[in-house]
Amino acid sequence: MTDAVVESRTLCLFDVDGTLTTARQRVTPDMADFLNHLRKRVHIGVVGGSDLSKIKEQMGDDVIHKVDYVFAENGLVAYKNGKLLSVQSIQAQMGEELLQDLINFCLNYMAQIKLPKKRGTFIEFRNGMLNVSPVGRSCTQEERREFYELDQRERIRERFVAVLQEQFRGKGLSFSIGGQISFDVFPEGWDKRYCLGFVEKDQFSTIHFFGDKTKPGGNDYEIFCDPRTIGHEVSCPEETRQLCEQLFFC
Ligand code: M1P
Repeated sequence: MTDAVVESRTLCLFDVDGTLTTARQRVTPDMADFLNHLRKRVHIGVVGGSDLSKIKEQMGDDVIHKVDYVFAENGLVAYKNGKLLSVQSIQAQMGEELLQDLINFCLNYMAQIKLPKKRGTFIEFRNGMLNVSPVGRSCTQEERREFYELDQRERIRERFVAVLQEQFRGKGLSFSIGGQISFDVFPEGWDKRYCLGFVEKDQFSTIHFFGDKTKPGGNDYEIFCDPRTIGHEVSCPEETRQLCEQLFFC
């Protein structure tokens, strides 16, 4: 942790997409400066649904040194003070049988739906989760926007998740919609609350969480509601910054 904040017993945890950056985009220089400034007052960490490579693309390659904690994939890949704490394995947790049933079901479901565009990487296999995207993760920014607008009207991901919840009832899986073109699937309990297990050991007096997907089904919902955090719902990075200014600089 930085010397400047060593006395602080407050931690601010931030979601990435929609909270520190716009969806899948780089953090602005202003926001990056603000986070440096904030880190002089309180401890800070990021907790993203994305894997570490995407968080680095958005927050910078040196993100693990720029904040006190980096929790990628909800904390299933966890860093503190630039050092790796732990990595989970979805295959070890779920077992190959259930994992393949899930992958096969998703591929089959996606093969039945017609969309304006379909690209590649429909399922991304990560350390602690599967990320499922009907349009495909290799779509362009324009194709991403097009899918997102269609999804808002037609609830493609919500309907897909509802079918999966029914099909895999009782199998110990959770589904959450965190971004624009995909949803995440992981074992129950491996949502963003997972990261709190690490920070609890550091005995903060207050843990603030800032996120935009705080409604049921969104990937910030569980940590936002958790009694161990003070949850703040934001709608964009500018609002996150304003709220932090009010809370920590007024
Ligand atoms: O961090 C939120 C989500 O960001 C991405 O979502 P999408 O590409 O659909 O906008 C994904 O990395 C997803 O896993 C993550 O939850």
